[in-house]
Amino acid sequence: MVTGRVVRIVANKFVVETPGGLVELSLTNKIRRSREGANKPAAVGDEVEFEPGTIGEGKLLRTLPRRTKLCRAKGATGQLEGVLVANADRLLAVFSSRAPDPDFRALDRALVMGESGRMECAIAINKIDLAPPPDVLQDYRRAGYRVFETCAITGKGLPEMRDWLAGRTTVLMGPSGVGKSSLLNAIEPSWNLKTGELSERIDEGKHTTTWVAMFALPGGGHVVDTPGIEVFGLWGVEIADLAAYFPEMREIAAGCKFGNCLHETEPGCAVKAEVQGGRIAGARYEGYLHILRELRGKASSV
Ligand SMILES: Nc1nc2c(ncn2[C@@H]2O[C@H](COP(=O)(O)OP(=O)(O)OP(=O)(O)O)[C@@H](O)[C@H]2O)c(=O)[nH]1
Ligand SMILES: [Mg+2]
Ligand SMILES: [Zn+2]
Repeated sequence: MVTGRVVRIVANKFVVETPGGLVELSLTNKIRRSREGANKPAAVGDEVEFEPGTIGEGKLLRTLPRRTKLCRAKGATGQLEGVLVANADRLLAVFSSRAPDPDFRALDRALVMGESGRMECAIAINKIDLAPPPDVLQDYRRAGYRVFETCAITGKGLPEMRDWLAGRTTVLMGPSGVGKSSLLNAIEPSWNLKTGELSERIDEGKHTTTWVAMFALPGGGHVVDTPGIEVFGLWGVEIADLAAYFPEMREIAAGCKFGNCLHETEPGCAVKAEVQGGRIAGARYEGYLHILRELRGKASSV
């Protein structure tokens, strides 16, 4: 039995990276039958055990426990866990300063997704050749997030980003068209990832990247390219834990004198006092409330 790491999933084939090269795994009949209609038995990033077959092929036997996972809710009513990537150390939330304009509510959700999946998060604001980075990013810096200001065309900001990526596994996530694949190509041209030319993007909502795929950085470490996911439901985020996924609120929220305070309308809330005092940014607190209300709406509709 041998182990490898899933780098790509195409239909029911799992491509795994091993010290001896890439191997394509299929499912055993037993696993296939037991998983009918359920989630795939492994996600990109998973460490798996497999039974080698003819050269370059094998059968997937077992998925090892995950250290981290980046998840979203899927299925018609969001009742299923969709694991986008397993075992990544870091999430890079990618946005553009123009075309498309940045959506900070989507940024907040992406960060909550990463924080709740136990990943270290940072932000890249791309296309700074088209418009300056928005001022509100200062609030994210104050919260402790690293913010890379990049241009995939001129290469601005890429050396810093490349240094930060080295030696870790990082998922790039963000809306379609912000330049995730372009940034990866600028870092490593040999990957030659497909990027969306404007002429090809006539069909609104069309994603250029359609698979989640992991690539090895030449100096060590991995990056994962994902398709832009416009609307996604959060998975596994409990209302009571939400404030802990906003790093600048975490400690204050834990010390709030009402144990079950949601930091919304409760009198004497320590988080709200910090917002009024300017130590927690109003925009970030609004982002918190937005997700809180969304989670509450979901909880009451079940
Ligand atoms: N002006 C400018 N255009 C950029 C920059 N980065 C990417 N683009 C352009 O933006 C478009 C979309 O880039 P992609 O890399 O395909 O975007 P993506 O985030 O991978 O999109 P999906 O795969 O659909 O999620 C392409 O036409 C790129 O050439 C940049 O820094 N500046
Ligand atoms: Mg792409
Ligand atoms: Zn409170």
